[in-house]
Amino acid sequence: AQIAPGAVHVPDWLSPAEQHAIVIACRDWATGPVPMRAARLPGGQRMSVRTVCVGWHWQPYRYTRTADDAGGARVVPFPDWLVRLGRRALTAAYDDPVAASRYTPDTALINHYDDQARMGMHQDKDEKVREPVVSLSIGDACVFRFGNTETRTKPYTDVELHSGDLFVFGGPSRLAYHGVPKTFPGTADPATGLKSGRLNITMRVTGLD
Ligand code: MD5
Ligand code: FE
Repeated sequence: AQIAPGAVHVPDWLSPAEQHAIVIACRDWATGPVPMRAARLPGGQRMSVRTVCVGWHWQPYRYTRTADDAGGARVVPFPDWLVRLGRRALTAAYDDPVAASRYTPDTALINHYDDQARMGMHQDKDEKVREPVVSLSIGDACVFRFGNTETRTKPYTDVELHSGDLFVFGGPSRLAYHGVPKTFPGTADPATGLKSGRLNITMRVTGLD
């Protein structure tokens, strides 16, 4: 369903087997050279979600190749299977096979939400180019708040995201404010292999080299 121009929600897009494979990959990354951590904001507070990155390391509000806020190790390369999954995601969301075939995400941010974690309303503008963002949800359901490009307040649309859902943000929606005001603890199917909470994978094109 199109929520706004360029913002497309595809419920139940990932199969249970794909979700399980992604959970295993995320667990490997989370315990790899740059472990999953709660990023620290410039003001000193920690984010309530915990994040691990592939391709580029993100910290508020920049991308680096090495994790200078988390031990200095180099982040793991962006895997080809994730590029292919990103292209399939664009194919599912938009009727533009040429754009889908050219889509080449070079970073993914993996956020884990425990039962208390929230994501305040924000724009994603640390990338230098405005290619679409592909978002995959696994585990507990949540309320995703999709806002407007002008303010972090109303008008916004609340959408429930469930395990396996795809959301693509492109075109005029790429710079919309958005956030996660709540999750629904205990709603996940244990078959994904995720023990608790919610996992969100976002693929992006940084425009960096
Ligand atoms: C999440 N993650 O569910 C959300 C969903 C983040 C983040 O917000 O920055 O990691 S991804 C939603 C998103 C990404 C880029 C643009 C827009 C939404 N948008 O224009 O609405 O953990
Ligand atoms: Fe975001």
